Amino acid sequence: MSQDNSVVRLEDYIPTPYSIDHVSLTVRLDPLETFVTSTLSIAPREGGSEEAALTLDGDDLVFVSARLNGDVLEDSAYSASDEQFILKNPPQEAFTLELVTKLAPQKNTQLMGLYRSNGAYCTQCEAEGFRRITYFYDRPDVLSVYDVRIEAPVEVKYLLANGNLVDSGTMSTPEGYPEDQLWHYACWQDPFPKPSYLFALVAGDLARVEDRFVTRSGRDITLHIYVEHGKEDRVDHAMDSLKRSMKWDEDVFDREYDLDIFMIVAVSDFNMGAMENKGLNVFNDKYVLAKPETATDTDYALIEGVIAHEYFHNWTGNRITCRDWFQLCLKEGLTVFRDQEFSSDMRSRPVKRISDVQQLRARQFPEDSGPLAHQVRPEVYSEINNFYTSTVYEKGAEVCRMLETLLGKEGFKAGLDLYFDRFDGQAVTIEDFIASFEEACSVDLSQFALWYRQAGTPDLVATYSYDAAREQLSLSIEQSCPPTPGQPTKKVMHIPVRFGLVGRDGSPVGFTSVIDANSGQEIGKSDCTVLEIRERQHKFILTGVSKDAIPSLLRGFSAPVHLRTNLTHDDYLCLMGHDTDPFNRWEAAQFILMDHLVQQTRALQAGANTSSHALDDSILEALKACLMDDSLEHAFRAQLLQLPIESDVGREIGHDVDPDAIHRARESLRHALSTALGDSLIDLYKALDDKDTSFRSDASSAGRRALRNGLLDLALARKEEAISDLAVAHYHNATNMTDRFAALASLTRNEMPAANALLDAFHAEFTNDALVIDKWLSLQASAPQEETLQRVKDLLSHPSFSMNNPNRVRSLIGAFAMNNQVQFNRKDGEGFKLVADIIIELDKSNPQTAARLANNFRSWKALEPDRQGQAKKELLRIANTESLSKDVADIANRCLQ
Ligand code: 0A1
Ligand code: ZN
Repeated sequence: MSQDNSVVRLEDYIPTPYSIDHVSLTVRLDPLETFVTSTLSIAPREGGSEEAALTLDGDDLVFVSARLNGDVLEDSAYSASDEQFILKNPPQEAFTLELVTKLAPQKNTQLMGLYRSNGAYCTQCEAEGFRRITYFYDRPDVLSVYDVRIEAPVEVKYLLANGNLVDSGTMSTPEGYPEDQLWHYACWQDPFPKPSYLFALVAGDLARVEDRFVTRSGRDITLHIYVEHGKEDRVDHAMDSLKRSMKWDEDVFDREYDLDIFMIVAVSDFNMGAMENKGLNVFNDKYVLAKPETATDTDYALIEGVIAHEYFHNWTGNRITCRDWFQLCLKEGLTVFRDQEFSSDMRSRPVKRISDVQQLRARQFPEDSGPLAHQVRPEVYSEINNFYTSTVYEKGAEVCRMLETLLGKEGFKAGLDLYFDRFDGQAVTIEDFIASFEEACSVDLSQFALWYRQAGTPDLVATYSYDAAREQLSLSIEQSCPPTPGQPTKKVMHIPVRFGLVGRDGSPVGFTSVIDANSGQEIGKSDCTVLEIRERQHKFILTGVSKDAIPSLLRGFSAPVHLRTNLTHDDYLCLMGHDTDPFNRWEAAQFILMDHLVQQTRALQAGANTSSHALDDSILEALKACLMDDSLEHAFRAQLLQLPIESDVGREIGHDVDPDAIHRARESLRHALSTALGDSLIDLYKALDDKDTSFRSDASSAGRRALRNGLLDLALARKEEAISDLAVAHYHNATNMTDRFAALASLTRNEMPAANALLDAFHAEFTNDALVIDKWLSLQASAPQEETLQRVKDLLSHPSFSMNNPNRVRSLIGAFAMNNQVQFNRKDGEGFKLVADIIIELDKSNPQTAARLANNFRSWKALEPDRQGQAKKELLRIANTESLSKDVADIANRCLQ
């Protein structure tokens, strides 16, 4: 197994001995010979160790020359390799160091540093990509002011970098280029000191869409979105999302934009979603481009969220940044929280919350319960790129939300205001962040801070009982947290549990006071909505409870925990029908369905046939009542229709998982529901047909489409020809991608014979539209049938697929590994083998994307023994591959530990 002991530890943090206050970069662009001249203004830090060598980071660099204060350096004064530049005896006062490096962006397949995407030059520097451009202290606590001059032939039309444009024009052709080739240049200045990971440069013959935004203090900001030629008609939604984000950040967080211009560039080759470079955000074009004929409602919502996320980073990440990469959640958790709040305000709050919790459960919970579990603020890493995880992002956001729940909206705002005031222009830590809230609200958050330091999803077990004679409801909550790698035992956490009471007849029930039975103190009156669990076994008594009531716990999913209760099936049915908290109505339905699926799966594993557990009539009635309830939002009703996903059922079962049995159980539940709901599904489907063919992308129109498509999908579970015909008609009559793709997906997933011809027709219609083809690839890879494995193998050599483009790889292989539990986890091991083969191949050109694929092995230890054996064999094969990247080795080795 490849061994790599070069780990970085939080406890080893020390500041650099020198500061780099100013960086002046000249970049002469060329596909194979780009020259970067970097002039650094360096000074020893006060209190730094005297005469320490200056050691700058590099990665895959070709060194050209070095000058100190303008003079060429003697060979003995420095050493330069592809990975480091060392100035052996730097002056002990301020000095300038000029370093020249040579790059070949055309050959950069890792998509880190300076690379080319469809002919345009672009950069990606987070986390450690700047060192692939020039030697630098490539770490977030070194903040510098940047001036950038870009030079290129005039065909490279736009020359962009961070900050404000200060000069541009034509220049004489540099030596070595044909004399008749015209060259131009542009100079950019970014007045805000920033870490190197926020540097960006983009240059190319792109199309530009222009708009403007006037800030609340009256400053006029130019907005530019750059896309490939021909895509200009897909930018409106992104531009509109940007303007709404700018306004919302002013209204809700008092944050105003600070430069004169804000630019977004959409590129088709990008390892992640998007990047918040100061004033020059670079996006995976998937999160910019949308028009109704090619993008679904989900795409529209994602674009709005990602545009907002990157824009919000301007304050949470850029103006205040991270001291070191261990603090990544400082910017990411908070910024995800902010983008989730924005989307909640733009759309439906309960619907957004439900979909965020679905995501958290589908991605973060499996991470937290397997070998890759880590803290929200990790303390050791070997490859930082592998820590852009759901735990850092989504659980990090949940921690911010819990803070808001505990401190109240006003307290939370006061803490954040203090944070912005105090740390603007600095690189800080989670401790600084927490201290702002402690100080602003005069509270002690030391126990709460464990959320950053302890990995694993806490288990809560809540037990309630009602004493009619005393009119008291007692509630006992026990917490525990399972062991995670490196953390066998856990301390007791501080957990906010939002709650309320619901009468058995559905009426809300009040109480007079809340007593903490552990201390005997009264802690709240009738308006108390949050219980703060701070002890391993924490008991509360609600007094003045006039009638038998059901506690509705963890409303709005007030903490990222796994909750079990002694609520009965009937209690959950009552909550499902009547809870005033919409999240918990949905959650009650999920609980009942999950319970059924777990039992059914166990029975199947024990040899029963598929129909062993009939679905209780009361569940059907309750579900039907919600579905038909016109007072509920369409989008919410669509969410009620979604059964728990297969990987969630697997996690609930926890060990000896058999994905085939889960799939069969879920399919039989879908069939039973579909049969029992009968014609009512199709009746409602028809009633929801909006004859108005003009497309509106707003949340309510999207909700109507979601419900209608969900009904059609469930109806198809019956596999009847008439319904298949209806779905085919739905496909042909669709005026937008949401409806069209929903029909195609339902026919494919439900294995209807009509699907194949439509898949071909769909491909023929959208051959030249890569983002639509991604949907086509991922749909086929997600289909649970036996033949999918071969189909995925065949698609690898399809002209529409390319191993060089991360979106294509994620759509085909990522979707197979992530969304296809049955085929990825095949008992014969062929699913694991296919994904392992791709990881090994892709690792040679793009280790970061390969490592992301490898993450899909994270739940292998919960599988039944045969499948475990197959998964382990492939993980070992990956780990033993020669010249494996650090990225993939790290994931494979941690999975195997
Ligand atoms: N900071 C970005 C995420 C990001 C991280 C690394 C990247 O390079 C490979 C790119 C983007 C965000 O949170 O949006
Ligand atoms: Zn981010």
